[in-house]
Amino acid sequence: MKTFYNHLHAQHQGKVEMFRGALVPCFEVPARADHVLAELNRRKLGAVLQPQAFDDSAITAIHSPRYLHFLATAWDQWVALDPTNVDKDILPSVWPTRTFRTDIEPDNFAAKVGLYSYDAGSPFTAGTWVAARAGADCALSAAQAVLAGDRAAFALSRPPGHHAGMDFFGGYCFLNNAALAAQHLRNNGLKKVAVLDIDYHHGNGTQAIFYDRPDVFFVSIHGDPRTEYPFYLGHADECGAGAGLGANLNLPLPRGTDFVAWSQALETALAAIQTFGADALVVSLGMDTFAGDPISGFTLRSDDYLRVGARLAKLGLPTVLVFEGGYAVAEVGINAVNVLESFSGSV
Ligand code: Q9C
Ligand code: ZN
Repeated sequence: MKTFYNHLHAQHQGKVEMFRGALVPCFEVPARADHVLAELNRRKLGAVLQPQAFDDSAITAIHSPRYLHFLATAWDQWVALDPTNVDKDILPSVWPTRTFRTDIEPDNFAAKVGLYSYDAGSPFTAGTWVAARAGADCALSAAQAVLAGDRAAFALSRPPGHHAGMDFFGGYCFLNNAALAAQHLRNNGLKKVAVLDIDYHHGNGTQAIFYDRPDVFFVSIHGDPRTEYPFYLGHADECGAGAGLGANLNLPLPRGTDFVAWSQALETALAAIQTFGADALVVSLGMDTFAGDPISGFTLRSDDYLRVGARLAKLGLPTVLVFEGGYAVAEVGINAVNVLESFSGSV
């Protein structure tokens, strides 16, 4: 399996995120991707390639022009406010909640940051746009490899993507890599695409992007949003809307869920993807279901990921795997490559 590696990922390196009233060191660190790359190389799992450069039309298919303009100019706006801002990350402090208007982009920079975000845990840094944009190229390149006939391809990038919506960032995510890959498959002849999100956290951004569409089926297995981030989306009764009714499936599980129960949800998810009749699969591959994850609550072990990869391969679909979360840094490489190696060994 080819890997499209974001060689610019470390340009996104947040310092701190808001947690329980304090600014704490970021969980989403460059070492995460470094460990996955090292393990891929150690096991010689196929070529590690630089992505192709895709033009902005592939991005505007998913994200709004004003949001993309904000992302591309945010750092310069921030430094223009005060030259000493170069030493600080951008974090939002004000948001338009219910009853506020979101159709008018404010001139005030802090107000803009709040308009385009939904948490105070996703710092925007000097290199965030460059890293996220190169990450989008990785996801699109992986989709392109599958279109060209590869059975599967892996996009190894950070920042992750599945919490990013059409016009907002949050949950460490800025551009929705999985959505970009799915749309690229749709734009190039595949009629029906399934996105299977197995990150611990519900992929609220991906769900929202495709919620009213019948051509992209979003299925997610995640911590119950009543107790787990992102809290305000991911319940079992969210089934899609309008023409997309029936093309969204959420399988929330309680904190503490083990591999036995998680695997049963995976069987439900895969059966639904088969019933949908997908022509291709995009996997939001979060590794934060691992027992040792510092911010998550499932109890999967490293060996379990060998079963996950083999089971995904058995579905028999052209598959784009996109790296998402996973914060047990020392183990994230072993766990991710366990999925990829067992997938490759099973096709
Ligand atoms: N102090 C992904 O896995 N904050 N995003 C949790 C921890 C948000 C996770 C609180 C977690 C977002 C891609
Ligand atoms: Zn996650």
